[in-house]
Amino acid sequence: MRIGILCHPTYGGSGVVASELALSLAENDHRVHLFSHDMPPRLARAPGPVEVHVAQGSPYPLFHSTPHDLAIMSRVLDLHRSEGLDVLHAHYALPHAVSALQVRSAAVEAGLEPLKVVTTLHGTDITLVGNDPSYAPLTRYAIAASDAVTAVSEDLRQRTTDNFDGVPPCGIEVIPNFVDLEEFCPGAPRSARPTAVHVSNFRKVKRVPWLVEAFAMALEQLAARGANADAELILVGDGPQLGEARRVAQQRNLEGHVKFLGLRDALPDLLSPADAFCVASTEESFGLSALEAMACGTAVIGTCVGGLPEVVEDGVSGLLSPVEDLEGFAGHLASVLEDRERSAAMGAAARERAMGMFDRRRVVRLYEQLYRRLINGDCDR
Ligand code: GMT
Repeated sequence: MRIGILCHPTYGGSGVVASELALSLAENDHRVHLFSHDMPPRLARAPGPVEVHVAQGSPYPLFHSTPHDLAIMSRVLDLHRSEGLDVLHAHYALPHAVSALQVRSAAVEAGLEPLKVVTTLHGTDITLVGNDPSYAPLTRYAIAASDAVTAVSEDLRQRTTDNFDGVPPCGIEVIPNFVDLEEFCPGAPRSARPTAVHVSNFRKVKRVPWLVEAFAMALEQLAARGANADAELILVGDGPQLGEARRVAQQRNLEGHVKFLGLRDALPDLLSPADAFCVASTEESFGLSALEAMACGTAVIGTCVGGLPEVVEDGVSGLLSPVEDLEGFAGHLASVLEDRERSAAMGAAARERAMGMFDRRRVVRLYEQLYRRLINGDCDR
């Protein structure tokens, strides 16, 4: 098949899913083009064979911001005219689904081959951005007009149908995120000190300062019961709440206990020695970074939000607590930092879970089947 993929060039989340999907499809002998306004980091370090198109708009005094999306649409249309595409797969509703639909219409008007539009919803494109009154009508259109829509969890599918009427002809299919089990695997021995790790873009929704506070409380609980409180929290990533997280670490005298690493590429090497991976988010449609940690054999300490319980089985591959329960979260963290045998057993269960449900090859096949159904006209309006 000839497949075009549109995505945000993000360090995590949808940018990673789109990049890994592009690589896997190319490995399965499809012709794959990926379009973005910058180089997605996961693709930058991959050797061929995906053709990456970085399309950036040119500044012009009438534009209040540079319209990269128009440049991406132009590039896709041009490629469709010269080489042809069967499927255009947009990751994140805005703006990519709208851009893909625009290209589909332009292709019809120009008498080019028809192409099918698949939109994958990732989370905040529905829960935060898409629900914002300034974008909701366009999000509704993007969902209803796509040839097929997928959501990364059942929770997200449900929220989408609750909030937006108008369903595409193929319905909304849940196709979960996936992980490369060979790249993300247990390897390194456990750290000498009990260790928790967190990876994110440090946006407000991730609550990293809250997590640092929970870690401080966990250390207090460990000290109070005479357990080893010489534990470490490793924070990977960068974003708006980095400064606030540092402030909490300083106020709680966590020097020597909290390490800020900034952006890092070698994630399996950081994830597999840890006793726990922490997710303190208020919203999480799936939790890809938690899945990557699980594949590395690391248990998850998280909040019971969105699609996270579909990924982490509470009490088996990790421990989940209600979103406002700071003490409960700290208690879970303290328990796995104290009982490293228990955390290792949960880590082993986490790896099993990743292998069963979220294996890259299994999930990529689901996308291929969906593309085929569309091309065969099974979902025609
Ligand atoms: O909202 C974000 O954090 C960005 C978004 C993305 O585009 O990276 O993340 C969402 O998509 C990921 C990939 O499907 C999911 O693993 C995340 O859970 C989801 N984030 C939220 O729902 C907050």
